[in-house]
Amino acid sequence: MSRRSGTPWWRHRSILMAVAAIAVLALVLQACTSGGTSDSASADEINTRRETAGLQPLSDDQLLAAGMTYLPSGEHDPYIMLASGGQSGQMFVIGVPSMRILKEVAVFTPEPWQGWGYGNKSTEEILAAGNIDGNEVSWADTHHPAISETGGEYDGEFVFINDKANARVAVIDLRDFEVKQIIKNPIAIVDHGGTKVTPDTDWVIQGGQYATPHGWEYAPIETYESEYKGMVTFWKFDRASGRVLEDQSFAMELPPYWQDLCDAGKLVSEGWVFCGSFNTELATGAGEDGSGEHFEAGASARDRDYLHVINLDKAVELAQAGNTFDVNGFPVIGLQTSIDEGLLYFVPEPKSPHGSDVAPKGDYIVVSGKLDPHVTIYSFEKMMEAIADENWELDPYGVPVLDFDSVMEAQVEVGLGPLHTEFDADGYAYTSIFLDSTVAKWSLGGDNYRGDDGWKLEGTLPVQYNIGHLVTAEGDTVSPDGGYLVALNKWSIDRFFPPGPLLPQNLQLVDISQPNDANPETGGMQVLYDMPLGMGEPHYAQIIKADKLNVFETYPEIGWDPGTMSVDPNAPVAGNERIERNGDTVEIWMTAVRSHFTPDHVNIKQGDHVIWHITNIDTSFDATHGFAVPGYNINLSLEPGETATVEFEATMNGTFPFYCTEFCSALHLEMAGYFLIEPTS
Ligand code: RUQ
Ligand code: CUA
Repeated sequence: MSRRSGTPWWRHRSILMAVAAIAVLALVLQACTSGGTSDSASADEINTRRETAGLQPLSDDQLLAAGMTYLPSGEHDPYIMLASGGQSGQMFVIGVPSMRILKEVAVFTPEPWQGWGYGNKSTEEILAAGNIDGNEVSWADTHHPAISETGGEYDGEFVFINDKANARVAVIDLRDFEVKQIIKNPIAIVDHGGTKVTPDTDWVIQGGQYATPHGWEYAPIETYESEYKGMVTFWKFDRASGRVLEDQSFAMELPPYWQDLCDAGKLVSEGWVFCGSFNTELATGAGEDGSGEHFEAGASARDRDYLHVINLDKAVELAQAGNTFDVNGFPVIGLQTSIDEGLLYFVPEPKSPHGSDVAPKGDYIVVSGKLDPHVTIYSFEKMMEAIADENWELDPYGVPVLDFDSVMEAQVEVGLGPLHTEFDADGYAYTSIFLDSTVAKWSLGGDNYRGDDGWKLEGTLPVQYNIGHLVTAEGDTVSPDGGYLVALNKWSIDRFFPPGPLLPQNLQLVDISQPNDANPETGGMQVLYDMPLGMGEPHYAQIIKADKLNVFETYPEIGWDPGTMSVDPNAPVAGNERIERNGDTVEIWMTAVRSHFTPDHVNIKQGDHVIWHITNIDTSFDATHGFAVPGYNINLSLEPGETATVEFEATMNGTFPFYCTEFCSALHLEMAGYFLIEPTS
């Protein structure tokens, strides 16, 4: 496949950019060559060497792009992107602008390198909390990571992520990037519109998607209108314990429209939540006999669906007052209560809406209709006026539908298939355009942004291809950074070597630091880097300043249990290693240090119940030890200071060499021992 050079925007670059390119290139080359003190290299020299290596020559713009993303060994990225791992059930940690993958954090899916779900009792308990009616579900479809916020700014303490496939939410502590909690939504079996957090992370929002009866009880599809329900769930988060408090959380019953992405209000709109929806047609799909229409047509028949405008503060009051009913022991505010108490309003939103994004000052809500070429911007103030004036009609379920014209602030034509919007520091917004495969840059109007200069398209940038979400640096906070944007493209088609017919997604890093006139066509945007990702389909991502993250280099004390984020008083420490038998139970206290386990042998009898504690007593940065027991599906990853417990029945007899699975020292291969299980008969 040939490299596509000479795409239109490159032809319009100014001489200034070329000069800048050479300057950057000089830096690149300096960093590349050992010693690195020679005179700057020219573009010609680089291109000569590329030719020798069988690579295409680079244009000045491409050289500039290379210089903007290359990080010499040891230089850290200023931004960290946390991206959903889609069907992998995990979360990716990616450096920006280098686009280097730093880790795939194990979330809902067992992962052996991190020892996630391979014998480590605490990880298995966290995973088991996501079981559904006792069924193990060992994968997830992670969609939307939400970094915890303080005052509407990312604070870098936690990140939440939802599993669309099974309506679960995970809580990840960003001190060690490990999952601490998985919660199964008790009333819904699938979700989508989450997670998002309120500006101080008091609430984690989990919005619904495909309606079912609450508790996903059986009900014939013919009873859709009366028996199927929509929902949004609000999980109470307790920062001190780092856990969602399930007994202080609640849900709201909604009509069986397919609720979609939600966003939390901020600043002026703090205390409110905005969720899109589709299938307000109440389509139920084509029948087995061929009657009726597919959802594709039935659920997109109307020109308008409903943005759900929810008064969260008031909902919390009602839930706390017990004005709820129970589904599977979980409190749910009934739809009629929401209507009577003024918790829920609808705003018509254009055709098959998807994104729902609150502007940085909380004053506008931006919505895209997948089948409408505009973004539609609503004014929160106007919504409040319409509510006060009761300027509404009722939908078939009795929910007030605010008058579209009186709450709409502006519409900007951006292209075919607009989806999601994020923001920068200069009053610009960026919307992903799925069908056109572009990013549209447009300006927000109003006093808080670009005033009379706003509400217009500033340029569009082609991306490769079919962009879903996009993310800008800190782009959904009260003070977006701008600078970088990442386009999370669904299709990569011809961009990379095809490793079979299942192709990677293409994450494209885009420079949004330049003024519009740097390139009038794209509004100054330039693609810097293409990053294939072949480990599941990332949906949404968030980008946080790296220096906001306070990550443990090693666990703070020896014997640290990451499950509780505290020292386990029962953890083995140097000097108290031992094996104790109590009836058929054998308990082992073992330590690991470069390059041995203590003790080296463990002798038990077949049928014994084994409780095996291990602490990594190494205290140096990066001195991780693994612990594998062949045949028993056990592998731990013990970071410096960490303790873990494995508990199992010794059903097989035999001679099992256990060993360390991390190449931790020159004598790593010697870091092994024997687990001897004597036959009983
Ligand atoms: S959405 S399909 Cu975030 Cu655009 Cu899940
Ligand atoms: Cu410890 Cu290898």
